Amino acid sequence: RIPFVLNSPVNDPASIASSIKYHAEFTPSFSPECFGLPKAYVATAESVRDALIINWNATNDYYEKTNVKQAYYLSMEFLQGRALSNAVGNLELTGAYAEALKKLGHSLEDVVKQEPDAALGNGGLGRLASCFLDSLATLNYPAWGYGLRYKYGLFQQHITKDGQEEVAESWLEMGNPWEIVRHDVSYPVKFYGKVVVGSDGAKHWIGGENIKAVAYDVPIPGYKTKTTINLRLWSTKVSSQDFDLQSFNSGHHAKANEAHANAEKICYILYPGDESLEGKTLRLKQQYTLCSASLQDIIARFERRSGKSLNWEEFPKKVAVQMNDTHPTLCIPELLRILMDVKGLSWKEAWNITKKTVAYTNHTVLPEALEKWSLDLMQKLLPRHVEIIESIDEELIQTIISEYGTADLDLLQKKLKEMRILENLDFSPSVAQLFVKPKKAKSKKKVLVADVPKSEEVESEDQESTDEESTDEESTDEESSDEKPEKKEPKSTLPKMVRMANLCVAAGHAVNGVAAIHSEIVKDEVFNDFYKMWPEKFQNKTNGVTPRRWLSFCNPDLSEIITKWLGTDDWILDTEKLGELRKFADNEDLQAEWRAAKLSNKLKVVSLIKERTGYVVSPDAMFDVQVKRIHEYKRQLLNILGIVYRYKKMKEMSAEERKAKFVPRVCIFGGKAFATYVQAKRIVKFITDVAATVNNDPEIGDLLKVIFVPDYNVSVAELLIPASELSQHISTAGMEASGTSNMKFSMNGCVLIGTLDGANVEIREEVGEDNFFLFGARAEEISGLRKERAEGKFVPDPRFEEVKKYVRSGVFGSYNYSDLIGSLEGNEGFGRADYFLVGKDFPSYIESQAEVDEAYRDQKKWTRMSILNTAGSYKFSSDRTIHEYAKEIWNIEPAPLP
Ligand code: DL6
Repeated sequence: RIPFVLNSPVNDPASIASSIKYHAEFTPSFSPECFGLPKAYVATAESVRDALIINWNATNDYYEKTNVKQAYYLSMEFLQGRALSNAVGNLELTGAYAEALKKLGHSLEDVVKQEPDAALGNGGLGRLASCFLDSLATLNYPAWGYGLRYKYGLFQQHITKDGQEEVAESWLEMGNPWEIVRHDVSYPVKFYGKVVVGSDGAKHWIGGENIKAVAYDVPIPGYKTKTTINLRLWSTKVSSQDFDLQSFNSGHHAKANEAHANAEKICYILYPGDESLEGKTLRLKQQYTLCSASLQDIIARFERRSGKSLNWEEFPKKVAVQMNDTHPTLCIPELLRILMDVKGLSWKEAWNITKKTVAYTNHTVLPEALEKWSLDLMQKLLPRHVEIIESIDEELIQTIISEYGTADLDLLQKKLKEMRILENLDFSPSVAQLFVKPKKAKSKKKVLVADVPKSEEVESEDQESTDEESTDEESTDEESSDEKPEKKEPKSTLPKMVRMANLCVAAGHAVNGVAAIHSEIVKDEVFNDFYKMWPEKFQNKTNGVTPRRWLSFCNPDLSEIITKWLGTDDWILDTEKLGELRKFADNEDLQAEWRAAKLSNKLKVVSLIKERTGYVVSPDAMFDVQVKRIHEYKRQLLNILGIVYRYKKMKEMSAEERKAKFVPRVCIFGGKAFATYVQAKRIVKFITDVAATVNNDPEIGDLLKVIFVPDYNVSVAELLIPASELSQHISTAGMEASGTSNMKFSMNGCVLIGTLDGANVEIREEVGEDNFFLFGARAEEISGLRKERAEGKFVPDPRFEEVKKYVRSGVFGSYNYSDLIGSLEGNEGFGRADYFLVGKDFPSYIESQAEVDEAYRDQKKWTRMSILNTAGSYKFSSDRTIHEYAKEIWNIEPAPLP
């Protein structure tokens, strides 16, 4: 490299203004006539990017030179949000940039708002990945993120009279000053084709469809450090030669572009609909592209840095790969494939290296979210990987056999059936052999075949002696008397699937959950069999959020107060210091300042609500917020039914009674429903219908307002969270892996109402029981309650019956919501009767909400609770989480630039 040395640093307002002017002049994306806000944003971003590139290069040079061990975080999602305010904040240049822009006729605040959110994520999983990048850079850990550069992100949410409508997100339309395309960093990615054995005996995957993954680098600056790490996003294309000129010239224009279109669509959107085969294929292509390009890149770097002393055994000493949930699972067979087929290692060598390199984080206990892929589809798309997965499955089978032994064949068969990577597949002959009964005179042998449905299972050994009836599958005495497996095995008719989570657990050297309670569920339920076999693999890593973006930058008023009272801003790097706020929790001066900061944040949200929904809300009302993906288990339905109940009670009272009983509230919702998740979309529609009725009811006025903020994203969260006073984390206990917005709210002095679920449990421990509104059934009660429900033993509370009847009466429009309310009752056709136990928790929820009203009336008490939430949030910094991953999973050390 030819290093560039900057003559003088650009860090004072005058030199910053000159750098912005330079970029405004030479930025080709805008016409020269005026220096409007869009152009000011791009020029400012490019000026900041210069600083980032200098630090990025220095960081990378240092890692090249020292050849440190690096961690790689592979994730289908990175929910980055806006970069400008974060970058100037981390570089400690916010003031200088504000002043420079003022000189040029703009405010930094207005310029920042020009930036569209980089919304390459769906929810908590993606935002966690972005928080981790911030902490990694801040703590000087050598690490990179790898993801995909989706042209249209997830989607933009519009709210219409019919509920949610999805529109393509056009975040790249005006260009993206934060990315640097690396035309020289691209890798071939193959799909389909076939596997052949070469003359050397090596496997070769040939033919098929070939595309190119091109690297786009996004520099990630740390706070108060020069370390600037990389988020490498892949974009897909084919080379120009693949444009079919003949077809084009003969008028078949679409055909001419087919190869291009096929390649490009891989990176169009995050989570394309996967109901159709085309949709499934596209998703699998996305996952493989991420894994293949990233692994090729990681391996190339390892080889380059190793130079002449290349030794593949060193690979796990230089590389740690973290799979963010199961989406990047294919990096396991891909690493094996490259090591064996390209680098010539043996299976044993490659398998040992892979096991020491990869680790897996589980983010969900929902069985429907544990990914499985059709073996057929995978076989077509990735034939070599299926062979490799079969070998890993065989390794796993052998481990299970040695763990359980062959004394109890029923037990062994059950375990194999549950734990195998390949679901509904017959055993290889050598394993099937195990289940062949020794030949006994006049007895009938049965072959036990794993993964056949119960009704098809053949009898176990202890039933054998009593069974005299012959079936097609059974052997007869006339057949050979040796102990070979039967010829006529019953074949499973169930679809053959690849269980990605089982593959991750089998190959990963570490498996972690994301909150203490979740990690226990992972060990005791989700992967209990694996836990018993490999207890040493299982860990907990409670999530965290970056206190830079989620307190210091998004809530400058409160941050200033914290810094003033603590006498230092060290808390931004060391959140433990926030604990010292406890001693001032009752101080009236601090309380007054604390409330003033909250009010100023609420005023910003009043404007946001007016701008986005047209509704006018009072800043004096309590801001009660539930923002997260819309999902039945997160129970937005419980919240809105609570609001409906409150509204009904208000309507039954006189104006005076209402005022005496209820604290004025603005109930704010936000979040996207997955495009094909019908029930979640009904919930959105229901909330907006309730809002339309309540908000236009003159009798109610400011006593109750219901708001659905459309297109909830990181930037909206940065406004809402600092303004919130109560926030709702009310999932059915045991179903929310962790939650991370609960941490952000608590950090910003918002009091939580919630169940004992996910990280709520730890938050409540840290902030104190008195500063958390707890309600609802506990995780260990849930299965019993569901059973009770299924047996028709559940007796609903009359208040729950009352609220459902009220909804059905048509107060919120002519539509009676039978599909929503019905799901809470287990009517015919609605499947699982109130699976998420809304009815069960409803009474304790509304009672807890009444306690909230009472507590809020006493503003001194409430402010104390608020301060104690911030004070108790030290544990929930992602810096703490990242230190734990670095030490206990990745085995990497900080490498600050000298
Ligand atoms: O760990 C990050 C985040 C948790 O905080 C949420 O509780 C959990 O729901 C979310 N999980 C997913 C699962 N996606 N998949 N697969 O988004 O992870």
